[in-house]
Amino acid sequence: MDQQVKISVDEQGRLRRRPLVADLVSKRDDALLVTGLGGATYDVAAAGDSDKNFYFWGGMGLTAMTGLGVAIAQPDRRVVVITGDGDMMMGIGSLATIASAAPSNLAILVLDNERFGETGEQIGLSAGCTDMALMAKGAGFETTATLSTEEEIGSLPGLLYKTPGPVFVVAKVAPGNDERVLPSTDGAYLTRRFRDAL
Ligand SMILES: Cc1ncc(C[n+]2csc(CCOP(=O)(O)OP(=O)(O)O)c2C)c(N)n1
Ligand SMILES: [Mg+2]
Repeated sequence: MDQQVKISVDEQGRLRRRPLVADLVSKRDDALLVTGLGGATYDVAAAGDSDKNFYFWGGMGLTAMTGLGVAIAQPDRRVVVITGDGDMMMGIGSLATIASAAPSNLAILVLDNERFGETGEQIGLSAGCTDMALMAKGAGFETTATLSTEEEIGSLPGLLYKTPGPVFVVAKVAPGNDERVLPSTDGAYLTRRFRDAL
């Protein structure tokens, strides 16, 4: 069932990522969040730090694969990867491994601004002919979606938190320069903290 999602759009009707992520984080219950470097980490940190968040600062391309590892290690908890299009495209081969492992507790959300926001808004491949949801489908994901409108986004909480995984969702979001909200950048600390929280 669709849930109410508090959203905001820019002047062209494109979803703003920061309030969208804040709304999703508020609905997490005890889900574990694994966030990709760049905008996704800032968005989730801006919604409030938690020891159940594992943030990437580097390791571009590794977020989904790390989410798979967490999902296998914690089969009784929901694991949600929130990452960017650049990170996901760099690790796109991991989708085949994830579909093959088929963790029912894992969902992946790509915040697709069609850019490398972190490094200066260089245009990414998803701005052109590349359809990541279709690539996930080809990798073997049964549940995939691309959401870009206010109407479509209502299904997002259910997809991320309730639908049997693995789930792959692309949310088309507006480009822009939200404030960079930095949680700790100490990888050893973040890893230990996350482990302790589990
Ligand atoms: C292997 C590697 N190549 C390049 C970079 C530089 N880099 C850091 S973030 C980033 C772009 C991230 O883009 P995306 O995942 O779409 O995030 P967003 O647009 O939300 O910031 C790049 C190219 C890196 N950290 N590692
Ligand atoms: Mg991006």
